[in-house]
Amino acid sequence: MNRTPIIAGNWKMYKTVGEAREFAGVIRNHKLEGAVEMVVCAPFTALSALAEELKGSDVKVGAQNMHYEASGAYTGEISPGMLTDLGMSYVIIGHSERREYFAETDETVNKKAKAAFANGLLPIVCVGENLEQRESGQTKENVREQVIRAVEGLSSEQAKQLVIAYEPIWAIGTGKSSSAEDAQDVIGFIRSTVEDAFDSQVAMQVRIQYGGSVNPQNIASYMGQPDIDGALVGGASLAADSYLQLVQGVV
Ligand code: G2H
Repeated sequence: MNRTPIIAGNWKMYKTVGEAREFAGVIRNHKLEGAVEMVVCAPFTALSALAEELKGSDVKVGAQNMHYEASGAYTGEISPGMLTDLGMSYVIIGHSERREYFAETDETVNKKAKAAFANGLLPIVCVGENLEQRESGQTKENVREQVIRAVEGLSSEQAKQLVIAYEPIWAIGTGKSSSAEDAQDVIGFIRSTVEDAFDSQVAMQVRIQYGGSVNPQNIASYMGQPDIDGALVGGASLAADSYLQLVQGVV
């Protein structure tokens, strides 16, 4: 099974519109002929400008969150249809920072994953254990629960297009990355969990990224693992040259 690796930048709460345009200007002519899918997930305020700057390029744009309802009295929220309207391709769902600081739960992650597909967006669903869970040997149990709850009610066709990002929370923005072998162990387990939830065909097609202090120096070690299909990258995706090095590290 040939899965196209996907490098997705997650800019978090960084970059003004002007900075986003400047970044796009550097990366927009980069061609990889399908060897790797390039995605940039930016703050809401920069999405429109990025979509405009990257139109016709090989780089896809995504959001970092959304509401699951189509519309309503939800002050400050953004609906899936609003993202589609801007030309978004992807949306990150259930990042650990959303789970920790903004009350995201497995239930809302599931609602958002369904709403994303219903609106033509591809969800990048984040799962991962915290340090306490890792140290008490509960990594797999925790990750399995998050995956099963996230995909509940999705069709096999939808699940095949899903991207899952395995991000051990203790490795996020800390400079402490999981070893490639440990990441492979959990990501292989996530693939078997998807098989349990659907079937082997879905499991072979779903793309699973690693995330957590990935940089141009360590990307190749992750990509050398059989079940790792790319990376969700925060800090090292903020500079255009570093982002392009990450992409080149995959091929
Ligand atoms: C994990 C990751 C991006 P960083 O949050 O999703 O960030 O690469 O900075 O650890």
